[in-house]
Amino acid sequence: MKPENDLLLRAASGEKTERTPVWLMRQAGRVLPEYRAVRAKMGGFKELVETPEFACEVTIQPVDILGVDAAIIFSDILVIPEAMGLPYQMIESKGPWFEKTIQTEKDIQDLRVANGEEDLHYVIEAIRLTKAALAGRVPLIGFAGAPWTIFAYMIEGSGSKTFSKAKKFLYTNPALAHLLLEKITQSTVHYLKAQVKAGADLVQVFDSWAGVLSPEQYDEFALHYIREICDALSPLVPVTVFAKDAYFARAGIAKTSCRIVGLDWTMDIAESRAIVGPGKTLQGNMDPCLLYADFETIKKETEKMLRAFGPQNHIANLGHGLYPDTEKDKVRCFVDTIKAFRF
Ligand code: 1CP
Repeated sequence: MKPENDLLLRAASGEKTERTPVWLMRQAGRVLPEYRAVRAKMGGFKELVETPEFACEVTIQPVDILGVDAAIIFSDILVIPEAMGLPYQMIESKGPWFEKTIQTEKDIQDLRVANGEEDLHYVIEAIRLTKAALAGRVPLIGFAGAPWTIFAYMIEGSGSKTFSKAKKFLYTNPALAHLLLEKITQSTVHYLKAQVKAGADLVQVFDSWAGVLSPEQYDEFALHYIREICDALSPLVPVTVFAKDAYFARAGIAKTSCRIVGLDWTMDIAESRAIVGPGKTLQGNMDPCLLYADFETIKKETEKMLRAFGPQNHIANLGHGLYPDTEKDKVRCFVDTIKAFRF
């Protein structure tokens, strides 16, 4: 069924649209008091992610409250390591923590290749519920972490500024690194295909830690696997690849079968268009910190961004996720400015 508001999908496929569509990374979350209320009812973040009725409720909140042109399923990229055999905890104000990590060949052999429908049934069920509850109002975005980013958490066991343990593994055990990356890639393809089957209209691959790699390492350990995912999913739905802080990755990503290339705020818009070429849609790329400014500045800078991207082949977004201490009215100002703007 075609959504009533299909701006996102038309912009994704390069069609002309009446206006630029907008959604925000981390749009469901702590900026919304309504999210905090649901979260308080649950034991914690993981319980919320693993209870389809609640995941569905918080997925739809930003559509109702912020007026965005798409919903993104409420989950986390770390459900994949867990489905493969490495459970995680989300520690309040600290972030993710894994009690077991990957260090040896045996550790990799012991991992399962995840089956989306079974091992991640709670996400798949949340997508089915959300799709029904949205009743075609806006498209639903599915997502997964890129293999390198998931690998980084599996080796490191938590967040890190440098991901030096994960990078050390690439330098000291390249063959084992490829073995693990291939297993993650297979799991991710199964998972994303199950998301599409359940109703996801577009999928985004988050390579949040792409920027810690050298360009050569990126080609060898990241891009190769992203290409596999794009080739498996692109025949089904548009695929977005967002490689944060990896300005050097844009040219390689542009050569994959993805439809949309995500940009962070450090990437120049005109330069990115020249690198990516005219054939793909760009997504982004406002600095989330702009939303700490006054309303007038937000409006002025947002319009400047829209003009720089131009009237076609653009999906407006931030250059990374919303920060939790952003005021809701500032987020609305960003969204409303985009929805009111005409070329
Ligand atoms: O208590 C809370 O509410 C926890 C905060 C939170 C939220 C709201 C986490 C912990 N994850 C999420 C949801 C989430 N994560 C979504 C939901 C949909 C939406 O965008 O509205 C998505 C798409 C993600 C993806 C995700 N998780 C990424 C990729 C995007 C990015 O931010 O770069 C990453 C790296 C994660 C790991 C993660 N989950 C949560 C935290 C604090 C982190 C980062 C930890 C670190 O610093 O390494």
